[in-house]
Amino acid sequence: MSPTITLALSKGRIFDETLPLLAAAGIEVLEDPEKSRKLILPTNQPDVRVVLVRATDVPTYVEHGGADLGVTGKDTLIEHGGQGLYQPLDLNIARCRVSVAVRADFDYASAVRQGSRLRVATKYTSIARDFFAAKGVHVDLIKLYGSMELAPLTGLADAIVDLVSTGNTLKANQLVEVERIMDISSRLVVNQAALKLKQARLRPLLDAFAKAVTPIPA
Ligand code: PRT
Ligand code: MG
Repeated sequence: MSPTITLALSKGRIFDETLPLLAAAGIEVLEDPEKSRKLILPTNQPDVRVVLVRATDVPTYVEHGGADLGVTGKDTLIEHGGQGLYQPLDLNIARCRVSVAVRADFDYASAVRQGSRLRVATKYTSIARDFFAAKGVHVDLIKLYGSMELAPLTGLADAIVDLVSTGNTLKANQLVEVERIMDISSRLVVNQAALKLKQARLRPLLDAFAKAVTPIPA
């Protein structure tokens, strides 16, 4: 009998964009997470199941063996640290970027030039700390868990570091993107022990995912 394979996904864009890759590996999830309240979803493969966790919890589940593998944004992975995770594949899905944004009436360039201390609100404190340290800009980081866009509008911060995809959210809140820190896509992460113990089942899965990945357009 083959061991059960548990795949950790978050609801929303990661789940939706992972489905075609699963299909390419012959895996079909049998329930719609938007309709079901179940947190463990069966698939058409009796030995493969999907567990639904918060996006930020995917690396933790895989690191500690609550799941054998998972799909997570590079942003989440950097903040987690990636320890104990094998990262074999950039799936090139859920693409966006991490950027610095400010109020349209805030002169970011001259604040940076003058060496002002910037108050930066973000969920991505590791990414922000490294980025501003490399630029030699002094920052006070304010950790938030959501709605970062509100911080400059209420005077909580001068700038935010957040994910941007279309830019519509920034625009709707009169914020402007002033620096692009890095491009983001989602990665496959695998528990290192599982990779050894379940490799007969995992290897063909990883190979099928690798074949199904759409390369980044030139
Ligand atoms: O939403 P929740 O608090 O439950 O968790 P989460 O935000 O961590 O999860 P989710 O599902 O929203 O995002 C999961 C992953 O998708 C992220 O870690 C990113 O790697 C990736 N991703 C890709 C995005 C976006 N694009 C994105 N646009 N994650 C979030 N956004 C948000 C962004 O934070 C901003 O509020 O969408 C808004 C901006 O979108 P535009 O199109 O208006 O620019
Ligand atoms: Mg979200």
